[in-house]
Amino acid sequence: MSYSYDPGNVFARILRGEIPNRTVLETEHTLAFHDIGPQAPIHVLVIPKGPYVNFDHFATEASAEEITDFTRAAGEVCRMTGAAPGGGGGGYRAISNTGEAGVQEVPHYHLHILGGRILGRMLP
Ligand code: DGP
Repeated sequence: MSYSYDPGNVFARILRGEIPNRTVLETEHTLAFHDIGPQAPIHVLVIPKGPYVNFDHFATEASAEEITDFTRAAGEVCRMTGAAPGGGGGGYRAISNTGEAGVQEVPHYHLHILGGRILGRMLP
């Protein structure tokens, strides 16, 4: 599968500093920031800085360094926000809406970290 990345998408604009964000964590290859319409007391989006459309694109074309950086940053966000088990938040849900069936709205790969309440069985 080859993907075409739209550099005009809202997360690309956030990465370029054209749109403000409430940053939680920034690393060499990753940015994490609060979702603009939180679905839970903790709702953070973790995105790679590289131009990846979705999880499949990231998983197949990102470097091992980028994937490691992203994964470690996401874990750190869960601990920093208190969402991680043992942090008081009682756990979290990490999801990535992908493609049309996944109802992905922003075509730049992102991981939602949701926590701070009992989330129930439904995904946002
Ligand atoms: P989805 O692509 O459906 O997985 O969700 C995209 C998420 O991005 C949605 O929860 C709302 C969030 N979002 C959209 N635009 C902005 C924005 O300008 N700033 C922030 N912080 N979040 C945004």
